[in-house]
Amino acid sequence: MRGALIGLLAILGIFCGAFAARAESGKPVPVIFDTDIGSDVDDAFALAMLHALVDRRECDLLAVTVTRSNIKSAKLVQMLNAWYGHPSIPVGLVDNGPLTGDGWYLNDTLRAAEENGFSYPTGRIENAVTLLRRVLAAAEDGSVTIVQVGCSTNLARLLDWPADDLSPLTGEELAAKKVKVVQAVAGIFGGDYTHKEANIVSDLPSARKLFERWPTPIQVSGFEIGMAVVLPFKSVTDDYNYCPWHPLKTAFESLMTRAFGQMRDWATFDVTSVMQAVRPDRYFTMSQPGTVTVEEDGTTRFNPDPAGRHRYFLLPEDAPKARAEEAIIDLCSQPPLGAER
Ligand SMILES: [Ca+2]
Repeated sequence: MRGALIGLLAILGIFCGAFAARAESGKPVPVIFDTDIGSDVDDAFALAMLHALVDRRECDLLAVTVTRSNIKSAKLVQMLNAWYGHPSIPVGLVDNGPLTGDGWYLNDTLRAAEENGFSYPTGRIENAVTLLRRVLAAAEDGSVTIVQVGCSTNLARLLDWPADDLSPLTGEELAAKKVKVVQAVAGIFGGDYTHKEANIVSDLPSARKLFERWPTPIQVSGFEIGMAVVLPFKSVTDDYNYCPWHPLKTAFESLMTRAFGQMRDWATFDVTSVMQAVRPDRYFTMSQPGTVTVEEDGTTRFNPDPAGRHRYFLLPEDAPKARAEEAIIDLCSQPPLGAER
């Protein structure tokens, strides 16, 4: 009898454990999106994917912080947040950062919104580091995933930020306490590429500081991953026509027209880090642990180390990249829920 009872309890324990695991994995992933939106169009598609995942209750987008020192980039984020039906997501902007400029598509996309009569809240834009501190201070310990898809200016400044009214913890202590993982688009870890990766060299001192001092795990999507996984231009021309005007279509066509004079399939860099943040290990595998070193000339190096906090993305050999590309096509073009436009 006792044995039967223990057996029953064991079965219940297994059942409850499995249920708890599902419940845990079913919680929306709290994400801060840190972006240099305005140069390459992948930032805009990554943000669109985040909104689709918010609508699917897979993600809770806590804030968007902008590392391009350009108010138009922050306005574009406000516009996209509103267009996707989530206008209250707070937006922060870097203060006097090294990355500036209007890029390829910022002006065209903001103008298209105006010409199509789409109005959106253009209220308070906070200092990016202040917003990071405010959101992290309010978060559960070890819960937040930061998706950094531009230069490392904001996160490096957070590391050096002292205790203030928002938290008695320094920025580095706050990161260690609240952040689960940073998903970063940075560096080169495979392929025959010999150039220096843009997110590293656009603020080299900050990139070096991030990889030297950031206290939590960092998973890095290298240049070779974004190049291997492609967004077909045919999806942009065909899948975004569910409304009279679509900001992503405008942004993509503007970039293609200005940069190449024709439409092209395009690399997905920033989108890959969103996928790993919200659906970890479904589309990519991770390297063994180690340490990423950013050299003084901007090259990146990975040293395997069982105690290291860094890993870089790999494309799984047993799952074709078509699976990732299909997810990108479907999620980025997903119509928003409940928003009028
Ligand atoms: Ca970017």
